Amino acid sequence: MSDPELRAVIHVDMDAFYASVECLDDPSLRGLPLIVGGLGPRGVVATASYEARVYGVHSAMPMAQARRLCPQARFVKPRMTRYGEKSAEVFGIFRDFTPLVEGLSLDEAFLDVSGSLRLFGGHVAIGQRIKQRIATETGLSASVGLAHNKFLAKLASEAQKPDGFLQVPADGARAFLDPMPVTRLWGIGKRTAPRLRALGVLTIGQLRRVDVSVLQTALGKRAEHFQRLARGEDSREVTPARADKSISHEVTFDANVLDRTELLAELQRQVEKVAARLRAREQMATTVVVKVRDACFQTVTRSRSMPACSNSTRTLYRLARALLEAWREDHQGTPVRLLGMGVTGIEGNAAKCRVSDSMRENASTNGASERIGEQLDSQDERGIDRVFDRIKHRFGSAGIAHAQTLRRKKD
Ligand code: DCP
Ligand code: MG
Repeated sequence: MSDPELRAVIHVDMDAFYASVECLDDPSLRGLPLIVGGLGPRGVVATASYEARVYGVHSAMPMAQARRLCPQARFVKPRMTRYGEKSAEVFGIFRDFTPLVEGLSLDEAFLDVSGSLRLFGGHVAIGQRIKQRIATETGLSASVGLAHNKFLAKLASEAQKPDGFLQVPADGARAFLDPMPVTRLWGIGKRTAPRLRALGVLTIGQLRRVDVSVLQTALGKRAEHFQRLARGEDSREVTPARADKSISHEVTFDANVLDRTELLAELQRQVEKVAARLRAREQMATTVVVKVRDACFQTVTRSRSMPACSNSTRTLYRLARALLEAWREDHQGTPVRLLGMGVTGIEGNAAKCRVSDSMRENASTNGASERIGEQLDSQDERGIDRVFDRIKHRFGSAGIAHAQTLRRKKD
């Protein structure tokens, strides 16, 4: 969307993200001051629940200081894999509304919904539906800001945190911005704020009205840029980040493993994770990679491509298992130190990428990979995956496992 005035931008930022995920998984933490971060002597606070923020605890604070400020809080260390899973769920919801999603971190993104307005009934309706779906489908709360550009949308989502929802209309931008302190402008911080204060410029409204030549004495060449922001103008586009080129999982065993059943169980677990991540992002992959490091630190990576892309656990597992079995054939009696699997050739749009019947018919039957590829993603497999994802979604990773993975000795 090239005309900035016609753009519709939504900024979503999850509330106390890591802490909220911890409360979701352990409801006994709800309503309590909760601090997530490094628990060692040099630990730093990653985030704090809003109940802990009342005591002055915030992100990036030394944990020792947080303990002094709020000794009664519950303290937990971060579980990044889990936050990644919840983030993928949230981003999956965003992509139901627009392909133009620019992720800024695990819990924050800009969405350009200019092209989706008709389909979903307008800007506000989309924002409300996103917020509602995040709440019902992930059990987490988000703050949502709507405006015609990124700068205003981000300030709008911050303005009513937590659980906020604010639209800043184009003709309401000045009234919204004018009373804010200048430090709310990106790029005005500890060094520039005192210089502005010396000029009597404390608020965004004052910065907007002051003569540009005066402003230049404090801000130099950037004076005009900041006055544009102060007027609520920002022409930057929402630019979707390039999709990950690969997704993978690997594990180094506590003790080297020779047992085939145990290796396959670990492989199945890894495929489940990788496939679920693809599905959460509505992506598919064309190539499966298996990595094996033996007890002598020899590392082998083997890959095979399919005639069409897939995100089915069963399809990806079949291919990964074939690769692992081929390695075992060549390395008989060699214990495995590290096992990993991953996918590459990731395609964004699952619907477009899904193998069609005609593709299946056209798939060559030469070679093992293509024979496997021929049976890509039957209706049944997609159904099983959907049920699997739903159960995992409701009960977490412990809620469901393929029988195969239960054979792992590690567990
Ligand atoms: N984070 C971190 N270290 C920081 C800041 C953040 O590890 N210095 C992590 C923990 C947060 C997550 O990133 O949960 C998202 O950061 P936010 O700034 O969005 O903070 P929260 O989501 O925790 O709270 P808010 O409700 O203010 O958005
Ligand atoms: Mg946040």
